[in-house]
This record gives sequence, C-alpha cells and structure tokens, in this order.
Amino acid sequence: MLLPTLTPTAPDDPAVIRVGDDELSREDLVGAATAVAERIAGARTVAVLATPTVETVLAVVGALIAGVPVVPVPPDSGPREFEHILADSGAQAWLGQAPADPTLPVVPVRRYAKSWHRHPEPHADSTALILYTSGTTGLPKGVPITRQSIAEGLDALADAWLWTADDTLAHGLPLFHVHGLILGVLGPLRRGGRLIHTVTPTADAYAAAAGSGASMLFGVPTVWNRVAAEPAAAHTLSAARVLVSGSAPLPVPVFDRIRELTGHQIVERYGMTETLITVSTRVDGERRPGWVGSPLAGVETRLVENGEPLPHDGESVGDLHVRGPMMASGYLNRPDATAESWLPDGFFATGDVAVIGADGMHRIVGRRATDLIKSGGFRIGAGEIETVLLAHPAVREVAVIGVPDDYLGQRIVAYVVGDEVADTELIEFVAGELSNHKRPREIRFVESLPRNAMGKVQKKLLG
Ligand code: MLC
Ligand code: AMP
Repeated sequence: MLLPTLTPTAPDDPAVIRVGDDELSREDLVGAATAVAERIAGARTVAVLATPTVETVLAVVGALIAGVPVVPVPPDSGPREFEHILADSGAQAWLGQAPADPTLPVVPVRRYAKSWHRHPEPHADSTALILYTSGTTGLPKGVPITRQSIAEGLDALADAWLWTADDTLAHGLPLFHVHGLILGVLGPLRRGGRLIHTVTPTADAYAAAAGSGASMLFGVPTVWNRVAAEPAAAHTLSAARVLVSGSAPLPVPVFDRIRELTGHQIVERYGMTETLITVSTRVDGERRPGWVGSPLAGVETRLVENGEPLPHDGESVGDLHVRGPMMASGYLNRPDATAESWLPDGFFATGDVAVIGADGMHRIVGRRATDLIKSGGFRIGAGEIETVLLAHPAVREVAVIGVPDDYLGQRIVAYVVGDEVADTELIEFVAGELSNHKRPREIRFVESLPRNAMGKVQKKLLG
C-alpha cells in the first residue's frame, strides 16, 4: 500500500499537514481526499494546478486513492506549456483549481467534504504521477511514475535518513517536481509523519518551522544559500534532526557556512525526475562536502566512457549510469528518447558526469550536455527558450546558456543577434510563453554567434 497511514482507521492527528496557515488533521485529509476520489473514479488522467495549497495536497492524494494518474502542472506555466502538458498527458479534467480560461472541465476539490468509503489499493505497477521535465531541445517530456517506484524510492530514503513517523518535515518547494511533491508530500504521508509546507522557502519561514517542531528540512542549494545568509534564522535550525539538500550541486562554502551556523552537516542526495533519488549520504554515515554519497539500498551505479566501464578510484571521470527499483521505465509518448536513456541492461544513462570513490562515495562533476541548465534547482532546456526567442521579430539568432552563479547555481543568459530591442522586452516575451523560472536573467547582444565549420553554435565559447 502506497500510503498505509491514510486509512480511515488510522489514529487521528490534529495537524498532519500544514500549508502556510492552513491545516488538515489526518481525519480531514482522509475524508476530503476520499471524497475527491469518488468524484474522479474511473477517469483516465487528471491535471492539478500545483499551487502550494492544501487543495493541491487533497487533489493529489484523492487521485492516488482513486488510482487515477495525476499530472501536477506548474501554476505559472505559459500557454505553450499548458497546451503541451494537457495534450501530451491526455488529461481529461482539471482537479481543483484551474487556470483562467481552462480548456478542460473542472472538477472541484471540496475542502470540507467527507467520505469514508474504502477504495481498493490500485495495482502497484499503475501510474501514480506524470511529471514533466525539460530535455535539451523541444518541449518537456512526461515521466510516468508508478506507485511501486514511489514506495521503493521513499523507503530507500527512509533507510538512509532514518526517517520515521516521528519526523515532521518542513520545506517550501514547488509541488510539481520530485523534490517538493514525491519526497516532500508523499514522503511524510508514507512514513505517517507530519508536513509543514512554508509556501515560500525563505530563511525566516524555515526558522519558524524549526521553531514549531520540524525535525527534517529539505531545500535546493539556492534555499540553503538563503539560510546561510541569515545567521539568526539559521541558528534556529540547530534544533532539527537533519537538513537535506538536493536537485543541484550544493556548493562547499554553503555546506561549511550551514555547519558553522547550525551545527548540522547537510545530508546531500542526488536524483532525477526519471530515476527518483538514487544516491545519498546517510544520517548515520560520513558527509563529505562536494560529494553526494553512496547508492541507496537496491541501487547499482557505474561509470562508463565510450561504452567501457571505468574504475571506481575517486579520479576517473565518466558517464554515470544508475539502476534501481525506484526508476521510471520510460518517457510518455517518446519511444526514441526512451531508447536513448534507458539501456537494454536496465541501467539509465543519467547524462551526468561523475567520479566514484573506492569507498562508494559519488561526486557529480557536471552534465554532459551544455543545453540542460539547472537554475535554482529547476531543470531548464536551452532549446525551449531559444525556440520562443526566435519567434520574436527582432531576434535573428540566439543561443541560450547557463552561466555559473553563486546563488542560483547557474543563471540563464541569452546571446542574441538581431535588431535593436530592449532586453526587458525579450525577457517579458519569454515570460509570456513559459514559466517564470525559464526567463533569461540577462540578454547579451552580439554581432554574431561562434560557429564551427558545420555551422553549429559553439556554446562552450560563450559565457
Ligand atoms: C526571476 N526574477 C526575475 C527573473 N527571474 N526578474 C527579472 N528577470 C528575470 N529573468 C525575479 C522574480 O520575479 C522575483 O521578483 C525575484 O527575481 C526572485 O525570484 P524568486 O523566484 O522568488 O526567487 P529565486 O531566488 O529566483 O528562486 C529561488 C527558489 C526557486 C529557490 C525559490 O528557484 C525554487 O523554488 N526552486 C526549487 C526548484 C525545485 O524544486 N527543483 C526540484 C526539481 S526535482 P519578486 O519581485 O517577485 O521578488 C529534482 C530531482 C531532485 O531535481 O534531485 O530533487
Ligand atoms: P530533475 O530532472 O529536475 O530532477 O534534474 C535532475 C538533475 O539535477 C540531475 O541529472 C543532476 O544534473 C541534477 N542534480 C540533482 N541532484 C543533484 C546533486 N545533489 N548534485 C548535483 N546535481 C544534482
């Protein structure tokens, strides 16, 4: 059973989920989510506008109870993203909130509805969630994730982090990705613990959560950067049991500063939408700044160069492949892309380049492709932004890259060849089509782009 503690017979808990100032007891959650399940039973797929609200939690949990796959949609999506995600996923309705002018029927989520019907547990191999994630080019790809993968992934993390029903997790991450939704909402629901969602991930909000009993706090490195910049708030986190970072590389100076301020050595873990979390440091083991830990229980990893295995000697740098029971089995509607990354022997080619030590510790060196950018922990395809910018009448050529940034990890910079136009106009043009985090932070106007003899833009010469 995916969420064993969410049965009508489980003991009530007055504050099992808090999102901002809104709170659900276990009874509220089970009653209202089961009422959601009754409304959508038999649907093929539903979309949820994943705002940080208790309604989003009720919609997702309701669909999980009914066994209906959910597509959580970033609430600030632009028209291109809405259209693509709805069409590609085959969503039949919006569950709960909907964007203005919804093109699908809207099924309301009633916060105070109650049903105590017992739904049978859906098959473990059935799709629970379809998460969309960017590739180097084209529109985001859907990743169907089964109930079994989620259960395996969360149990492996519980083992590494000694995560139990006694934990209260706090974070303020978006509810449409692996980090904020699978780990951050389904994690505490599977363990039977509590969740405090802070709506926005500020240092003060994390301090307040720690002050009201949060034992675990999750953040992307940009969030830990914010916390490190606020010593008074950071001190409050000393009371927690464990701080966890993931979704992007945690800079060593941030690790060190958080240790000074809180006494905690951040637990770092590595994962992807396609694989869930596969590697982590352990709460009862060594944390090594700059390294992401060892494979979780049930996970195998290897380094490969030109098809040949590389030694795990702490020095050899190669393509990281992972295999484990929490992995998805392919992209939705994309057999070609699936065949490129899911290998015949069951390993997944992550696209990340890594080093593995003789002791099993992993260090992520970077990504093989320059066209995948990680900014603030969001994965962003350069090609998607380039396509939008090329549609602007003043833009003739464009190359989008991620440049190193102390706060965001990478920030999006667009190199543009074209007619005179204000940089703000181009940034707003992207914001009109795509989610906010895909806006370039900077536009650099150039006479021409560096190209090789074949005419291909040489992005390595930019930045
Ligand atoms: C942003 N701003 C811009 C801009 N972009 N202004 C001008 N031009 C641009 N291009 C403005 C915003 O409008 C805002 O203004 C201000 O800059 C700050 O933006 P913000 O979004 O509030 O904060 P920011 O510091 O940019 O974001 C930090 C963050 C966010 C940590 C809150 O990046 C975030 O939520 N990241 C989480 C990503 C995540 O969950 N990834 C997990 C993927 S799953 P104003 O005026 O509004 O303040 C995965 C698997 C795994 O990776 O391993 O977990
Ligand atoms: P996403 O699909 O958004 O889950 O992004 C997955 C990518 O995030 C991985 O392929 C890595 O490049 C990166 N990533 C996730 N966690 C870490 C980490 N702890 N250190 C370095 N990179 C990470």
